[in-house]
Amino acid sequence: MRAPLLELYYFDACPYCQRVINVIHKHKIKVTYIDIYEDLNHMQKLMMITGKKTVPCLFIDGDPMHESLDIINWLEANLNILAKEV
Ligand SMILES: N[C@@H](CCC(=O)N[C@@H](CS)C(=O)NCC(=O)O)C(=O)O
Repeated sequence: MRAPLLELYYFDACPYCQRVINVIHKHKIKVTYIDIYEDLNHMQKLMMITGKKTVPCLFIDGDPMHESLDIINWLEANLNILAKEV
């Protein structure tokens, strides 16, 4: 089975984002990080797709998931299918 493509919309000073990022690092999960303040197009895309600019937002094969605890629970429940950093 192909691992889902994961993209995390975040910004550095967001504690909820850091909570998710800690879990990603702990399990060495392969994720593309998208800083919403690095390029305002990123924030616009987040708002266009989800209707809000709240982060963290994890896109799983293009489908957005909000709420840090929901994201963490999903990651930890799906570790067996996720791509890992080498
Ligand atoms: N309950 C949410 C809280 C997320 C949250 O409040 N994120 C803040 C940044 S630390 C945010 O994006 N605020 C801007 C907004 O919601 O428009 C979670 O646990 O993910």
